[in-house]
Amino acid sequence: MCNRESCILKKNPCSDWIHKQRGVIQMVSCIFSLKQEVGALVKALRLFEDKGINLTHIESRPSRDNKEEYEFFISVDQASSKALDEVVDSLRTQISGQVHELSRNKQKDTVPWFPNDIQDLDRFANQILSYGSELDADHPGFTDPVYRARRKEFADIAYNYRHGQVIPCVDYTAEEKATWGTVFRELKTLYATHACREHNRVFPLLEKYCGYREDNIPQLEDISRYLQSCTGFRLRPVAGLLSSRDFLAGLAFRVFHSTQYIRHSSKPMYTPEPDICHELLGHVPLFADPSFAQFSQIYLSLSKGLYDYNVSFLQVYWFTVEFGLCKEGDKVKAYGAGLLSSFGELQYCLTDKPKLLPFEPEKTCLQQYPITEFQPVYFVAESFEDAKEKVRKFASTIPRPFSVRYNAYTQRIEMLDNT
Ligand code: HBI
Ligand code: NLE
Ligand code: FE
Repeated sequence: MCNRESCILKKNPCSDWIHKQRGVIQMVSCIFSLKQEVGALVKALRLFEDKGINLTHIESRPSRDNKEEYEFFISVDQASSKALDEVVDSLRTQISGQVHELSRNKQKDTVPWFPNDIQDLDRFANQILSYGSELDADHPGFTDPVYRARRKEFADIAYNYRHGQVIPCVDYTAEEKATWGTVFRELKTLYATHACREHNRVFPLLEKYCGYREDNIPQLEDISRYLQSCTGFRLRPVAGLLSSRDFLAGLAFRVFHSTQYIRHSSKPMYTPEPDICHELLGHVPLFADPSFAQFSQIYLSLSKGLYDYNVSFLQVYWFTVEFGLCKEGDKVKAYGAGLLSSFGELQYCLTDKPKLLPFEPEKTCLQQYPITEFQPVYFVAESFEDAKEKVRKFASTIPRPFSVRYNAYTQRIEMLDNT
């Protein structure tokens, strides 16, 4: 069954191939505090033992609120989540008043697991939607054994990557370079008339400093270093489409999860999946722009709201960062990465075929969208700054149990209780 947020929420599972989730290990976690005394942890752990729960992770830290207490963070696998509910009740009544549940699936009264530390992003590696190294039957690469084997190589790089490592360089094949060449050439001719000012400002810098050329697929490590010097954004390789919340949680740390493989050579014009063309030509130029980088973080610093499956907010993300249009004088230009990486859709979006509506988060958030074909509807912002302000306002109306702030010095997310 499809596991995409929008489908889960609308209770409208779809069978679209890109939505199928594979190999995902669901985790449920909780944090509880204990008084510093001999045997306190044993007593708590006995409750887990009594219910036959196998812990997959345990971590401790001194409590920030109470010097006499320690906090323990534990995770159990999804199969034990029901039993965990009972343990949480017992913990609350018998041992500690301070128990906070976190989980990776939606349950009432819980806040889903989220990364607190930049290294926690290592846990996303295996959580790819649709396929990582495997492809589904209606993908153009499905019947192409060479493409499949190649995708496996890219997936292995991503699975083995750990935060802080240098991103391995890839020797792209002649066929891959040819696909890149086509996409690069076609897009570059369209950018002058179709791309927003900010994108056109950064693009020549990427040509100058990062090896953006028709005959060269740039390396992720070079771009990551360059972006860090512009806006503090860095890249990490990922095997495929991440769930929106994981993707957005990455952005909260100014980490952009980037695929490294390229689309199948038979369809250079458009692919529903993110690939290196989408990441490098669509997203990267705007992540190098300070104002836009901040824009992306509005979504992100709100990721705990998102983690609570606030789908309407994802809708707003989709129609801005991915498929946004904005006014420039009396013209309309594209700033969404999904447009700036597809020469088919970039051309189409400024014809009279799609419907253009003014960008208003309150309305935009209700708009459904297809993800495997050109968008029938786009939303036009007055300007970047205007879109940013509107999204900020809209975000502030979303209720969430706590707000979060990214501390760039410690590279940790700090929580501010709203209650
Ligand atoms: N995953 N690897 C990767 N790259 C993206 O650009 C990307 C993603 N997951 C979701 C996503 N983009 C967004 O379009 C939204 O669904 C949040
Ligand atoms: N449709 C885009 C492209 O062809 O580049 C990719 C979109 C990824 C969300
Ligand atoms: Fe994207």
